[in-house]
Amino acid sequence: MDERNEKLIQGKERLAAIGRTRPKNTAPTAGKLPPGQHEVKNWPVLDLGVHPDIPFDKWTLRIEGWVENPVTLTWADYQKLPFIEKTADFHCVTTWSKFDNHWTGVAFQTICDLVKPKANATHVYFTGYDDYSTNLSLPAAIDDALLVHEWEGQPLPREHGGPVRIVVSKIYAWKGAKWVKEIIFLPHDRLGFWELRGYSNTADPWTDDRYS
Ligand SMILES: Nc1nc2c(c(=O)[nH]1)N[C@H]1C(S)=C(S)[C@@H](COP(=O)(O)O)O[C@H]1N2
Ligand SMILES: [Mo]
Repeated sequence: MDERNEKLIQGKERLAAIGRTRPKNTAPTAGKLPPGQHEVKNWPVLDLGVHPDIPFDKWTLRIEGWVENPVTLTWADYQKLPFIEKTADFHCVTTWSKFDNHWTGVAFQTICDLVKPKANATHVYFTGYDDYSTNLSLPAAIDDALLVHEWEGQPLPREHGGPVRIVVSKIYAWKGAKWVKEIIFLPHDRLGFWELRGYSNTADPWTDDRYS
């Protein structure tokens, strides 16, 4: 297994500490580009430096917590879920945006229909096979989160989180866990890896809401 890139992590933490004190850039921008972002045509790889290698026959996704019906999905179980296609932009807090990605995957609502969140579940906490974590409110997850296993009609490359990752489009991309391993429904919020290190918990690109 690769080692965590502590230098990169510390650099991003430093940027968060500086960014917190910077006035927000809320000037309107034309069209699809949020303030402070630039468009890229390539798709950069950004993570903690560890790219877990999970073969399909070893892959599982555990979905548990405040739900009526906790499940552990195998790859075969995942294949039986209804897939949807979505075209959406991808905004990274390090200022690049990639437009019009074609994703194939499973809607978060489908996961809710499967596990049946309890009435008092309000938040969702995601972990990755690299021990990354991030969090969303349950309404935000239902509105924006997609489980993705294909990009541009091809299996999601391992460096981008394959076999399956979460993609969010309306908020910064760190809130989409690559190599997703667990989805945990909670009756309260629980901050994830970057949220604990100075990143915004709301993460709205349109209001330059990067650090908190
Ligand atoms: N499991 C995991 N998911 C993760 C990360 C990570 O380090 N581990 N990094 C996040 C960050 S900070 C970003 S910007 C996006 C980058 O996704 P990409 O490498 O596919 O561009 O993944 C997010 N999801
Ligand atoms: Mo990021």
